[in-house]
Amino acid sequence: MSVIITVAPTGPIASKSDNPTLPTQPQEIAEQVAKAYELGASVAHIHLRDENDQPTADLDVARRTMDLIRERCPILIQLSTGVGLTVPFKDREALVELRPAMATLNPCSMSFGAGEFLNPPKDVRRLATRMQELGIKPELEIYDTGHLDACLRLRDEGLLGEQLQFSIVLGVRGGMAATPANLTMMVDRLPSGAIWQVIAIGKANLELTAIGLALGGNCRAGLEDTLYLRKGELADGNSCLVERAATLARNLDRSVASIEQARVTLQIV
Ligand code: KMH
Ligand code: ZN
Repeated sequence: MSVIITVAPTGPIASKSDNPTLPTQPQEIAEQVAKAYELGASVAHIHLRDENDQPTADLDVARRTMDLIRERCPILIQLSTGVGLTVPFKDREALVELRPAMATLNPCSMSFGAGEFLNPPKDVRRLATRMQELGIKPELEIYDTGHLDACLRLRDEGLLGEQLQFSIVLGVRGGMAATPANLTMMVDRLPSGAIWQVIAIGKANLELTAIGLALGGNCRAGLEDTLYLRKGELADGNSCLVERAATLARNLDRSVASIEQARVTLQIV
């Protein structure tokens, strides 16, 4: 199956002082997303920043960013409902009212680096219900083994639809370590028919992205997951990371999915 490449241009934590090419403002994000689309990305995972570059769930910023992306390319927009560790869940969940094609659903609370990522069960259930009402495809972010079981319980309650799309997140401090053994263990545990991608945070980004592709998964590329192209060399924006992911896929004899192919695979109408 062809590879869906998701570009994740801006995460919740890094700043321009970590990598000056990190896009933070709507125009910057839209420009880098459009370049990623040209290089093969079919999904854009979007975090928003305010005018001081802090994570925000401000609906005007979100609307402006989505409009600027749509003016430039037809990429599928996946809004992050993770947003940032200090943003209240109520604000985070309101983003789905803008009806992106996709949005993340983080099933469990956890330690996250030096902070806490709060996803209380009743809030997660309410968000899953609302996403289903609005026809928004959830990207299920699983950082540990129990997070998969939490998602399967939501599915059993009828809150996720039948076809599940997982991000196996490796390398967050507080979640699973970024090791090949953890990746293969999680892939083996996924329900049959599930679609999945690797999100490999930090140093092991390249190796685990490559292993995920070789195992038949999709992939994610961008400065949210790694600020470096290789050890000691900062990535010059998102393009080089997306280009590298597309090259990896093609070298493994896997074609890169178009928007239409991604829509069909992800069952996005
Ligand atoms: N940076 C991710 C591992 C989300 O986007 O919903 C965590 C995150 C969640 O940002
Ligand atoms: Zn994210």
